[in-house]
Amino acid sequence: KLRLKKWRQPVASVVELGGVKVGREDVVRDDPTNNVPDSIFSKLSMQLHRRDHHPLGILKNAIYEYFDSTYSNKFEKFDDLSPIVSVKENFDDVLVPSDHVSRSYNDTYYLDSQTLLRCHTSAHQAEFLRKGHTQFLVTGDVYHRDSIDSTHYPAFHQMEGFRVFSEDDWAASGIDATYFAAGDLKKCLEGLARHLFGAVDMRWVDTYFPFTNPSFELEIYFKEDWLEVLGCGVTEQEILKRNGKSNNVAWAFGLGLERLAMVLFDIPDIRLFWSTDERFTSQFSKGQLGVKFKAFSKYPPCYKDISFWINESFTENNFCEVVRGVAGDLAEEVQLIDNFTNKKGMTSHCYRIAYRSMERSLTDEEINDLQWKVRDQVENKFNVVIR
Ligand code: FA5
Ligand code: MG
Repeated sequence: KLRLKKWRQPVASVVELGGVKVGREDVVRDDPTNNVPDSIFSKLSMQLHRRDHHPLGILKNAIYEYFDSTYSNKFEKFDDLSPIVSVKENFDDVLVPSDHVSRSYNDTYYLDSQTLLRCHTSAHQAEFLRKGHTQFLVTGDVYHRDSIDSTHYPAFHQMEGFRVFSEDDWAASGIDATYFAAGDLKKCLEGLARHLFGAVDMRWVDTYFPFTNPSFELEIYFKEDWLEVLGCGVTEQEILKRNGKSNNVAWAFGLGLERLAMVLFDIPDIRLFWSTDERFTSQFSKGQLGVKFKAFSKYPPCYKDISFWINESFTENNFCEVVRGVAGDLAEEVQLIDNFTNKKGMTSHCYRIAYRSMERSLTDEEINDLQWKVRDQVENKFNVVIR
């Protein structure tokens, strides 16, 4: 038990976000309108994207470099906005329908019924437009309640790009304003992909976002598979109209920094970005894009199963959060391995938890201790019967 404590990072009780001091008690509260755990509060002060020697900071700077060298009319850059935003900013302002799943307590971290941890950097679009910005990049940490595996983590980073055009821009081209913006957007992002990766196979996939139309995703061919790296599109006219830009068109994109960095640096597990182990951090330095990460010796995983009868209120995200709350980054993966309903209509789930440290080998004692804590919390929090 002592050993476990030693590896836990201390949690500061006050963090500074966008120049404002925020106390733990403002973010984590025992209250039905709040679902932020301590493990998430501890991420708020990390600011990985603002570290020049961290893969995410190196990537951010390389993207800045592309925009600076490509556009004579400079994009303004922001990377220090507080991730604490209102429901209005995160959802209403970008036209997310009132019944959209992303608004649920199961998908998003709420501080209270009107305040949340942004789930995308698009939360800042409307305010920036209102303030008169027309070309900008906003980088920041974003938060999703989610499953546990090598490419999903409840905290990650996005960069938003936004460009407003006026009639002079598209009139000269002789093409329809929306087509003009969509063409400029694709050219910009294809150029960015080449700047970062050199020659790569990429493809555009049509998709849907409430705030853009048409909407696209860019996929990059990596390790024999297509990887989605960003979403983008031509901004819905309603957003421009509401924010004083009725006579303009615009495009926007939101890219996932971890996804791109995993490809660029060959980083196999998304948890590594949060590692303070010197064997990780010492491999990256300012301005050095595309240095391939050399894995330090991989320690063996340890698998533990847990089965219980679920009830109506049980969700997998809630279960994953219990696991993360107990094991932190020692939880590598949670998989549903068995799911059946008996004659009485009761449903049983069996989850297999993979525990592994990227930094050291775990003792049996330590893992058993974690598993018992998970069992205990599952029973108490979800009121379910362990089998
Ligand atoms: C969005 O968040 C939109 N706001 C993007 C956007 C902006 C579209 C502006 C149009 C205009 P999405 O949820 O798909 O979309 O996330 C965007 C990118 O973030 C993804 O392509 C992916 O690269 C990354 N991403 C999303 N979820 C995760 C996750 N759980 N872990 C790591 N990266 C993620
Ligand atoms: Mg997507």
